[in-house]
Amino acid sequence: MADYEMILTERHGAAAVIRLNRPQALNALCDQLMDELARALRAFDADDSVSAIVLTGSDKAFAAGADIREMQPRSWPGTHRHDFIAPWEAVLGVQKPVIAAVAGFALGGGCEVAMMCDILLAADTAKFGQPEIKLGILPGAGGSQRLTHAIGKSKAMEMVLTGRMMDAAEAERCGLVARVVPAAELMDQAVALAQKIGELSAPAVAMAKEAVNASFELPLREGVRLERRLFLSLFGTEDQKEGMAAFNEKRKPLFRRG
Ligand code: CO8
Repeated sequence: MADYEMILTERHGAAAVIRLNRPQALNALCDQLMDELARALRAFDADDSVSAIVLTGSDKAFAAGADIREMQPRSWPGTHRHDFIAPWEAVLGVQKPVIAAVAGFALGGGCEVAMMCDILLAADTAKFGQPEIKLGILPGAGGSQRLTHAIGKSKAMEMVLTGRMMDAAEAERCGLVARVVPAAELMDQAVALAQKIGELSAPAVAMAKEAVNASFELPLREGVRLERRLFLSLFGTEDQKEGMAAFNEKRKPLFRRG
């Protein structure tokens, strides 16, 4: 893991932390940074001792968007042949929960990467926005879809069409983030959340994530069918036996890892 230049990685027990670390450009998401992020996510996802991954930036910026300097010379049809957004999908391929811990700016692609994560925790300094319209483009990594799912059409339309930012309190009010915490407590709370998930049954957590995410893609009937299959399959795990036995014996369950 030592060959990263634009991210830092840490372990806190079962919680893994990936910190975007390109401070001179407010963590603007260039090709190299996204490649390193994808590699780190894959490595932690494959590591059985990791229960959940926290993705964060600096106090000033989670990420101020895709790198505008790198994008400016790109032109079509080159952009069509070389889809520079494809590596971004690595975030979506992670089976373990990914928690975005956002302080400062989460703009454009930064907001989109945060929304690809499973749980968003915001510091009270966080600012979210999709300002692409001011650059003559539109959100390209899912912002127009995920923001609309999260906060509804009218507010999403206002943000995407004007590029205005929303602060942390508004983001919590409209359901974009799970909760807002004081900036000084952001990382402790994000890591504690990841560790708490680590005490639970790993297969149940992975399938619960799959089921919730399916609600964004499947019609209700199909989604409920998928949920039912996943639910029933968990009765084949030792963790289900342990979880229910522990409840009945009035003790703490001891779930297996991996
Ligand atoms: N790209 C490249 N460099 C950036 C970016 C960026 N997105 N954001 C900030 N920087 C750089 C600045 O150029 C500056 O560099 P330098 O010191 O060399 O001039 C440095 O970071 C510090 O920035 P500022 O001086 O501007 O800091 P301020 O505190 O004054 O302002 C802001 C902070 C408001 C965040 C401001 O920097 C800003 O508006 N940034 C751009 C925000 C933006 O428009 N983001 C959207 C980008 S487009 C996008 O994300 C499209 C996604 C589509 C999918 C992506 C596919 C790959």
